[in-house]
Amino acid sequence: MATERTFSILKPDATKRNLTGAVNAVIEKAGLRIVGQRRIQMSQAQAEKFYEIHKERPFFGELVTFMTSGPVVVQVLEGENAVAKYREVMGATNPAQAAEGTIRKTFSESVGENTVHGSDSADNAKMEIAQFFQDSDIVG
Ligand code: YYY
Ligand code: MG
Repeated sequence: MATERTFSILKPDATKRNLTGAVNAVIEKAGLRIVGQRRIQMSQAQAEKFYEIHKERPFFGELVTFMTSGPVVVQVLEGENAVAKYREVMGATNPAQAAEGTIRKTFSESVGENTVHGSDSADNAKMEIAQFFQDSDIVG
């Protein structure tokens, strides 16, 4: 498996609780390199576009409200098998079902406020990275 990139967001519950460094430590310990990183305030339009695939779901409104409720840290992570590896490090969407040692098991308080986003496929990773990063802001 060649080196691959995935897209990550440290969500507002992470920045609010000052957990940026703690979550990044888990990411780096897993062997993923943070090759792009920026702290931003997501606009409503950005959040709606990013989560467009979920727009018919009952939680869509709350999700957009949450993702725009405070700063987020958008990241590009690089490593062997990065997409699948980061999903594993994140843990299940619902922290109550997440495995021990995962980011969501360790830090998340609810399914709605589950600390991190990670791309679910290499194709989506490419699209998500392009939504938030210019090539020149990623240094591998
Ligand atoms: O990829 P992942 O973040 O693990 O889950 P998704 O099924 O893509 O859902 C995106 C996002 O939506 C999830 O991280 C929290 C929120 N959400 C929710 O609030 N309630 C649900 N029942 C499912 C998802
Ligand atoms: Mg998802």
